[in-house]
Amino acid sequence: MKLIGMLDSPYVRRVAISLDLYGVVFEHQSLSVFSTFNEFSQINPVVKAPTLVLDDGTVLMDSSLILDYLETLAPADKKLLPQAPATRAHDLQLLGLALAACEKSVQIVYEHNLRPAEKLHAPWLDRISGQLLAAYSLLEKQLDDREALDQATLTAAVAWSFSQYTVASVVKAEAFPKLKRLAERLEQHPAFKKYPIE
Ligand SMILES: N[C@@H](CCC(=O)N[C@@H](CS)C(=O)NCC(=O)O)C(=O)O
Repeated sequence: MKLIGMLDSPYVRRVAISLDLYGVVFEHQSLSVFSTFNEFSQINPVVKAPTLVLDDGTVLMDSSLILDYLETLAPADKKLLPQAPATRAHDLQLLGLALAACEKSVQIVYEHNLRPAEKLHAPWLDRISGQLLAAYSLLEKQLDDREALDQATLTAAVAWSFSQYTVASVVKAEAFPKLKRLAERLEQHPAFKKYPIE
């Protein structure tokens, strides 16, 4: 398998860390969706990171779809999502919040980096900043104190580290002590250190 995309994308990073935890051997090709757009488009014409190329040439994209596939391959003792419907629904709820936080952070970054300064649209920035804070506020409330490294905790930690890396002035760390603690702890795990944000 080949994972395409840079680790400064939280979506790429959650897939890389998950692959490592599943024990799947893969090659990582760190292509940018911006500076290496043409090279990326040869692999996936839609140019979305992450892209996962399977050994039979199947091209998957979207981190949650990629992880859905990997989760079905994983043996019972390596699965990262609970199997029981009620606990699975709880983890999917946490994942929805963490992924919304990733999406809103990325939108803020794109608004600042891709749009000429005079074209910044303040009402849109206010809206997505509010959505970002709503996602983290709910995540902070709903996060239990579990020690386990699973899909919900790893994605929450990856999202948090990404937001602190890119939009820390919007997401004030001291307002989210549980998330901050979780990310500080998981960033010390070998799988996180192997696939660092930068
Ligand atoms: N929902 C997607 C989001 C992936 C995403 O938006 N990735 C960004 C990089 S962080 C990207 O591909 N940007 C280029 C583009 O959207 O054109 C996922 O979970 O993989």
